[in-house]
Amino acid sequence: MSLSAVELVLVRLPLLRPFRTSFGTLTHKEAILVRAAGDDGVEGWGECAVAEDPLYSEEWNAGAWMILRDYLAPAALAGTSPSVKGHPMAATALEAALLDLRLRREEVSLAAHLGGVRDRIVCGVSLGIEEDVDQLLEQVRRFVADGYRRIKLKIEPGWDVEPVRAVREAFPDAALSVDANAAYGPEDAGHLAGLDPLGLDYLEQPLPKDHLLAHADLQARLETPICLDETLTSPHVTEEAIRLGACRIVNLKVGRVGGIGSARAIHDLVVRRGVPMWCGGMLETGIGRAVNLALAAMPGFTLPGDTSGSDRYFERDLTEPFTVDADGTMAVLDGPGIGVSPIDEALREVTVRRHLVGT
Ligand code: NPQ
Ligand code: MG
Repeated sequence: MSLSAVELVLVRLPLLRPFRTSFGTLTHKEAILVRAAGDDGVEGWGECAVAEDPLYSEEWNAGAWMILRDYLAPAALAGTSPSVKGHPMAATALEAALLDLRLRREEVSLAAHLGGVRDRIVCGVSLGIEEDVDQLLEQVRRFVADGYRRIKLKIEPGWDVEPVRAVREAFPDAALSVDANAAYGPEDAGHLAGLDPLGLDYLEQPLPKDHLLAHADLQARLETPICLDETLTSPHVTEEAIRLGACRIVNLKVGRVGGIGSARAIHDLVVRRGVPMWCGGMLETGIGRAVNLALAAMPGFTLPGDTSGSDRYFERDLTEPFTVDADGTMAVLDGPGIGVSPIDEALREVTVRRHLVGT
């Protein structure tokens, strides 16, 4: 059995509510889906977790499309290794599609393949920057009422201690965290210490991604644990960050680290070092969300992550919707591969373009 074609599908789904962060405002989720078609009629699916514009990381959809079309997919069809530098999120999408194809043929779920140990994961939600504190409180109220077990608030200079304090006062017992997406500098340490009295689970990626030592210095000044996201691009840098004391918590995103092999290596070293970890997300459609859900079933994911229900983002997901129960948990899927497929009609409705590589 082999691979007969790879198809790229660009999709664009409207978000129910604009998602504002320090790196821009998203009104739509644009993603590349990779369909790996086997010569036996079985197909695997993967999702590339990058955006329309290179504002969060260097990758963006037009670039990822070309890398997949001209390098990664042709190499996979030829059975060779592409030796492309960088482009981890594009590479992860194809890897995920090929793994999904293989696991569907073997009738093994991705969660089982990864050594998952739980059949439900604990869900958190990531909330964007709002126009004012009242609107933020309304959002927090909704997701607390829906059962979400950790609420993460995006912050940036000018929208940090004050709104977070208002949320803390209104929800004294909620598990709260904040994510700066690298919007601060080392000179902001004194200001960020103003978050310490608010009892946050962590402060995520306050400084630019290459600031390992500055994160270690900042952590030494803060009581709030630092969690790194953008910085952690490989097992190597993750080990360095932990040994330097640049973080006390790890956010793992499979696309950011270049694939499932790298994610497993990071998972295992983080577990060895006894560091709490959670599975990040990038507003994926059901295809990418299924991968996050399977990953989060692994033993090292001890904190609630950013995997939320489909209705957090979309009127209609591409797959059967992912749902969060009243206790804030989501069932791990046990079907073959990632356990879901795009619904033809839902996919057609949001498809911008398709390109078939191979015969
Ligand atoms: C984070 N995720 O933890 C990211 C940021 C993010 C859920 O807050 C397209 C491209 C969409 C990049 C959505 C959450 C994205 C994106 C969110 C990055 O930092
Ligand atoms: Mg983050």
